[in-house]
Amino acid sequence: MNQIDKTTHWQNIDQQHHMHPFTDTADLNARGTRIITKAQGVYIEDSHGKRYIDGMAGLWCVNVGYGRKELADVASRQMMELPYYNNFFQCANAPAIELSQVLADITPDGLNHVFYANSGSEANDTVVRMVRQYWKLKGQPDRSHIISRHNAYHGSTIAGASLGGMAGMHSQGGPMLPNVAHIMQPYWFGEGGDHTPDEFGLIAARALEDKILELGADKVGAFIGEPIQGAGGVIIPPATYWPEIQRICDKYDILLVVDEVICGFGRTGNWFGSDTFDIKPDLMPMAKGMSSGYLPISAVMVGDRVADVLINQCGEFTHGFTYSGHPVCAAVALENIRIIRDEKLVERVRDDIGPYLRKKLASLADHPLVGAVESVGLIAGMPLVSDKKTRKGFEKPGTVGTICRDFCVEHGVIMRACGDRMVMSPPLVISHSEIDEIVEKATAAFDATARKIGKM
Ligand code: PXG
Repeated sequence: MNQIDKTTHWQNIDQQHHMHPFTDTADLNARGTRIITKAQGVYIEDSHGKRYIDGMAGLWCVNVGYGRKELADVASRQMMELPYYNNFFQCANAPAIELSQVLADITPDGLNHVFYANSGSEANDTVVRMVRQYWKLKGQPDRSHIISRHNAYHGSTIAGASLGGMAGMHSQGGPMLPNVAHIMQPYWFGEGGDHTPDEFGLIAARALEDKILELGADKVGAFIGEPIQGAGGVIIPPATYWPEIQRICDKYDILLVVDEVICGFGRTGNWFGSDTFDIKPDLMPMAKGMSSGYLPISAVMVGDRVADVLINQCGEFTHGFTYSGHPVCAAVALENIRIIRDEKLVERVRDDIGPYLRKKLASLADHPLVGAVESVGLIAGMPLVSDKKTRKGFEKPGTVGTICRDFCVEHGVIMRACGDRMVMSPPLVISHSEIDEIVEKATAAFDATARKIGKM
């Protein structure tokens, strides 16, 4: 079969049998699936042999880039030695043990225990069960409410979707989990009005205090937030936001859950978003960059305060997954973290390639469609607007973003559109010239979008 026949063959089968995540299947079937067949460095290639520079590191996860032989070798060796054994019933495997120590080392102070799962969603399900069980053991079982934010993303299992603040997800497969409340997000560009960003950061944080008082402080167990909202469109909070959230959680003795699934493992120029924003989490779910997406693995880092209660007062904590601490996934995660350390990727994002991305993206700030260019480390968001001065969006939110996303693909660069915010999160190993290529192609795609909607 030649490449075209092969593609048609795969597309036909895909259409008949494969249900895709977060996909309008009728629309997909009309357009045909793009089949990604290989990847190397920061490039992916489809079944027609077309190459794209991957401005998204897959789905915000391939931190060390594609084609890392070290990771494949480690997986292969571990599969031959011990492909699987569980961590239940008094057993453990060496990679999971060693990974636990490394994670305790690199995560913020006070996070010294690890609970393994396989996805960000499972990590957040684990968080919900831990929060509730913690307060039950503390003699305050009514503290079962968890406060999150609108436009947060915490996964798509029932707990993940409930914690998340995505209206489109709440409207399907409900009812959602009870006792989850959502407050405003710290999105100054879209919702800050005439306030300065710093004023607005305090307003958004104080919505937490209002909600705690509304529900009753003795009913609230935890607050959960991403340091920077990823899937929500790379919403970077004003500098005043996280210190105020921390103050409020401390004041009312509420557990602070920091979802590091996207921000973790170097993305923001520190090991964790919690380091970048100086947050002290009680629980810290993480996934994605933990293995650079080579194999599925996630974890919840458990702070000393919670670990002490769950370990010493709980008896058996009746929670866990067949693949919690899977030896092959853990071995790959260990090797992935070794690469990040040895190649000094975190420092590189902070001191070199993050600032370089910021500098290059600044050229887009003058573009007629771009309302702002916002970035921290190697995560960036650019709202597309109809009026730059008033920060006004478009009549039908999401339409222009989708047009722009499609032009990006056509021009050979992968970017995500979150509504009308174009976002980027490339592999941490990306070079200066590859950043130049992304920005060049993105500019061409933005120009094509502006022309199409009559703005240029
Ligand atoms: N928390 C955060 C902050 C995430 O970004 C999850 C939890 C859930 O992880 P799993 O491994 O269960 O998917 C995520 C996942 C997108 C997109 O379109 C983002 C995610 C997943 C899928 C798509 O931006 N983030």
